[in-house]
Parts: sequence; C-alpha cells; structure tokens
Amino acid sequence: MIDKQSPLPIYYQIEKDLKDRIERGEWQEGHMIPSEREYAEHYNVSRMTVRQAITNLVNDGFLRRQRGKGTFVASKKIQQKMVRLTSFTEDMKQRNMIATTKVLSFTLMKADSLTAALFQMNEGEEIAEVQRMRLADGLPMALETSKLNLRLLQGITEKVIQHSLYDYIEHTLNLKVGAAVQKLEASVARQHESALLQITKGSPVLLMTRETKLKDGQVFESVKSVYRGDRYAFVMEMNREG
Ligand code: 16G
Repeated sequence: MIDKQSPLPIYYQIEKDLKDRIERGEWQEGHMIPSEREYAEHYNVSRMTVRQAITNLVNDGFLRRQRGKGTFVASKKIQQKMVRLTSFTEDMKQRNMIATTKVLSFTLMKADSLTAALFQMNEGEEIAEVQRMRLADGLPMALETSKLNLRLLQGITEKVIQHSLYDYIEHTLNLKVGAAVQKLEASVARQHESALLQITKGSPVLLMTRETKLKDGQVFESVKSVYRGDRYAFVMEMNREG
C-alpha cells in the first residue's frame, strides 16, 4: 500500500491509508489503531514518518491520542450549518447534546472608542466583557469573549450568563434578536486558550467573530469565539440565485 517511488510523501500515504479505513467504517469510533512502532515495522518506514501522519490526523480531528493508552478513532466533528442565526445552547439542543457554560470572567468596563461606535454609545459608557467556556456534553468546545451592550441588555449578571444569553434576551427582556455578521478565520491555539480547551498549544482552531443586532438594528454584542478545530466544522449552504 505504501509506494516508496511515488512522488507523494510517505507520511501522506500513511495518512490517507488511515483516513480511508475510518471513512470506510472499517475502523469505528473508539477503535484503537496500531502503535507507531507496529506501523513503522509493518511498512518498513521510520517511526517519525508514522508520527507525522498520526499527528496530522489528530489535528484534523480523525484520531485522538490518550496518554499512556494509545491512539483511537475520534468521534465525528460537530457540523454546524450557517443558515439561521442561532445560539450555542440551541445548536447543542438540536443535536441532543447538553450545553453547559463556565463563566471565566465577568467584568464591567468603560467602552473604548471602537466599541462605543459599534454600540452607538458614548466612549466611557459602561459595558460588560464576558469570557465563557462553552461545553457540549461536558466537553470543551469553544471559548467565547463577548462585549455586551448594557444599555440594551439590562440586568445582565454573572448568574444570567451561566445560561443562554439569547434566551434571556428573548424571554426575559422580551427583545428580538435580529441579524448578525459573522467572520470565520483559521488560527492556532495560544497558550491560555489551549489550556482551557484542553488541546496542545498551536493546535488548529476556528476563530469566529460575530456582531449581532436586535431586530431594530441596534448592536447588542460583539463576540470572539475560539472553537476546537478537531471537534467543530462549519457548513455553509449556498444558492446560485440572488
Ligand atoms: C454563539 C454565538 C455567540 C452568542 C452565543 C449565545 C458564534 C460564533 N457565537 O456561541 O455570539 O453570544 O451563541 O449563546 O456563533 P447562548 O444563548 O447559549 O448563551
């Protein structure tokens, strides 16, 4: 299966072989794959080469390493469609997963000029900056840093944002969430992000930024979210018309 004459690098061929087995369903979720040593012996290649292939598949979310145990086929990524404007809690509920939130910080601060312009308020007016860890079935998925417009979102406390923010806005404040502009970029986990998301520093992550308005057009949040690249995929549906 490994062709040493091929222009394709060996690690890439091994990577493809492993990936094919997973995609064909030959190896199901939780299956322990052969060790680096077994693989290296079997294909008569160096362990370094095998390690490279496995590391790539771990980063892409196909495999997961468990220290002292081995390398296993990972569960499939969460596929998030970007069609409707939804909240994290709703996204998880839709997949029968339980969303939980760990509030890492809740700070009242003065709006800087950029935020003030976005929220259409005066510079120095009070806003909240919130850092939340979002988990699905207890597993860390994303790290969210939000600036919240306190002029619109009254009564926001640390306790409120332990639960769904959008639910509070729509069912307690009786306001309507309207539309958002969202940007998706590739990035790597920085030191503090990797510790919180339980991934190694430098692992691939998806960086999302979102500015969300109420139905009347006023911006109520500006959010930066770092999603684990191995657990999340965003899917866009596109129409030719329009
Ligand atoms: C999502 C949104 C975030 C919003 C949150 C509300 C992205 C990138 N971010 O995480 O902007 O504040 O949902 O969720 O989609 P909640 O209602 O569960 O608190």
